[in-house]
Amino acid sequence: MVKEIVLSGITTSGKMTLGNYIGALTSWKDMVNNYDSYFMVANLHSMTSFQDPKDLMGRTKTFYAQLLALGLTPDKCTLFVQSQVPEHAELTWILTCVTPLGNLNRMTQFKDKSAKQKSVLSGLLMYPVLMASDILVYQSNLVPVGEDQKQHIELCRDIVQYFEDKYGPGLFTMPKPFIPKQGARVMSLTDPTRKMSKSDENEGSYIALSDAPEQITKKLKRAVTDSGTVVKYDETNPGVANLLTINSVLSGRSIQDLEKHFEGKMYGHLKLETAEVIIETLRPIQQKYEEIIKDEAYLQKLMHEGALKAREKASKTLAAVYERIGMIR
Ligand code: AQP
Repeated sequence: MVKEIVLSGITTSGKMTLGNYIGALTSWKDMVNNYDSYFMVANLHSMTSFQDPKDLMGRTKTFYAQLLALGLTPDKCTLFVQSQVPEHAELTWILTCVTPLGNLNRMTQFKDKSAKQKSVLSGLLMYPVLMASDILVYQSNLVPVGEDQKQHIELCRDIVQYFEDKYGPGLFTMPKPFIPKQGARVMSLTDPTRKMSKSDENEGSYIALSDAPEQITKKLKRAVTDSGTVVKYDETNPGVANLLTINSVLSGRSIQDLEKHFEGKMYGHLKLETAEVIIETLRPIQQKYEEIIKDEAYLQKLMHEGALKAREKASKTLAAVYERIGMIR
């Protein structure tokens, strides 16, 4: 039976966090069993804000090695670095030329992010077209996304329609958003009303997958909660709710079970025990990562092979597109 194609990526805009792990990477690990999975280290996407070249290069390798350490190995999925598959950027130009500017201006994320910037780069406006190319170049059926990205999938579907209106039907698979059921939203440790983000300037707000045990304990001890004492899941106390969610997802214990366990105990117990659960979850991943990152030749080889495998699919789509639109290659 032919498996449906799934595409997802992680942007190299900081350190990979526990939010990425719980919200996305754990479901990627499940997906490989049921789908033909393409996962990318999205380094082109990170350019919507300035990235120091040396840092970006290092981070791209780190992310790739971390995904391998999580078990996203070549026997299970196609894992690649976006910039090693030039078809993404090539298709972006063609799709840009069928996408009305008005559609891009309407994107909520663009409006929110550009409102906070003094000088807005056009990449920020155009990046949903790069995202559409990522999806369409693999003929993806499903794209796992959070709520905040659903509008971009809708735009991608519109782009397919605009392309077909000009050049005829049947070239691209119409993708659908796929909201994985496991995807809990992890909140910032310093401001639990906002999501945990890897590009947050305050390092104390997130747990990086690379954090040492003592850093994790320190960050958890400082996690913001209210001034109460009863460990109970309550949305009016987002700090405690966040810690209970993290603990529950990682330990596999229900929230009710955890509330019972913490009866008569203080927030300090919740913080320390949650730190312990995080440390134990990350320990084997960090060990595996250390083995992989030491072996540069092995890492380069897997990156190269991953890109070749991705290009096998992407180049077919791009060749069909060029033929359809009358481009000499
Ligand atoms: N806090 C979170 N809780 C649950 N899921 C999360 N994701 C990110 N943060 C959380 C999910 O991780 C995947 C990869 O995200 P991304 O790197 O493409 O971009 P993002 O969503 O913008 O992630 P960050 O960490 O917040 O990065 P920055 O700070 O650069 O914006 C996505 O599936 C996302 O839902």
